[in-house]
Amino acid sequence: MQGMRWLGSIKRRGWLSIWLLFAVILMGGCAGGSPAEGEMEGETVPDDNLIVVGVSQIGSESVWRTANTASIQRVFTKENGYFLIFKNARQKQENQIKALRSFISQRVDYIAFSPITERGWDTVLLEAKEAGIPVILIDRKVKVRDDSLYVAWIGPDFVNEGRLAGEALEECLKRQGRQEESIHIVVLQGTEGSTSAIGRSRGFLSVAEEHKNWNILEQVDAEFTTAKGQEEMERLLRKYENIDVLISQNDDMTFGALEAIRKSGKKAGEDGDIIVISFDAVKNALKLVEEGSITADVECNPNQGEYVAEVIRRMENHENVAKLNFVEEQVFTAENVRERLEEE
Ligand code: GZL
Repeated sequence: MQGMRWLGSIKRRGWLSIWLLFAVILMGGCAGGSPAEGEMEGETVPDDNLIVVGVSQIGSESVWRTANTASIQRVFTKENGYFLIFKNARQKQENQIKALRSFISQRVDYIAFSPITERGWDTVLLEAKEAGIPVILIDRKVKVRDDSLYVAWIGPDFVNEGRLAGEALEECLKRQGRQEESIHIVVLQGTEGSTSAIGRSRGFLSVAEEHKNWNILEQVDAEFTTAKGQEEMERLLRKYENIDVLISQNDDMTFGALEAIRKSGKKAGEDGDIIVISFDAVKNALKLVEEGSITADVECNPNQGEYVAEVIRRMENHENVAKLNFVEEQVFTAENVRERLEEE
């Protein structure tokens, strides 16, 4: 396989250089038009010594996603030996599939992407495999019939994140002496069908089902965005007058939900009306943990670019690559948040 890949790589590089030279001439011929968005991020034909990496990112839906993108663009530079073709799918699976097909036609050396949802990738990943282009999954997973369609996945343990959120709620209710009280919970979930939403829900529910006095009133898809988080929390507050806990599957939705809670006249926090547990642990959310509006924030490490580069380095050196590569993360509460804020 590796021999074929090298042969394929020479063919791909040759083809790629011809394709890109043609593209540059064509663009130059169009009165010097600027490169199409994402098509040719680099201004020159890649030097044959550069490793060409096509990256399809979900979008820019959250602070976390922006940090995740930054970790990729920080690593895949020419100085580090890469030619990066980066495409933002703007939250649409069809844009990711188009991007992957574009990378295949440009015969890149590697494809890396964060699949917005788990299903619908078998065909395009088979096309990449048949083109001899290794695929690396970032952050979220795919559900495919043949796991050989990707070489590695890098991301968090979402189910454990959900369990950690449940345990943080257990500890909070214990501090409040409410272990036996009937507790009413609403959940703002992330994008339906995404690994992060599926895993966090599964993990939290595995703890919730141990507590017969925990009553989940409603779980709703708020798409990982602030606007949708606020809209859905306003609706939930109108519908239920007895909400005790909000589980919000990312900080962006939490920011919107906190605004909805404020506008309703209720107080978020352990010393208020609604306990709030969040995910991602972005800086502005950690400030709210310190202030008390958020009781616990489960970190989801966005810095995955280095992990992708390590997988590529190992493949270039014909070393073994682990199929699943987990990033480090922890839970932040009032007890430990100051230390992290001082690092930032
Ligand atoms: C988590 C990632 C999620 C974040 C959100 O790994 O998939 O997507 O929690 C982001 O902020 O939108």
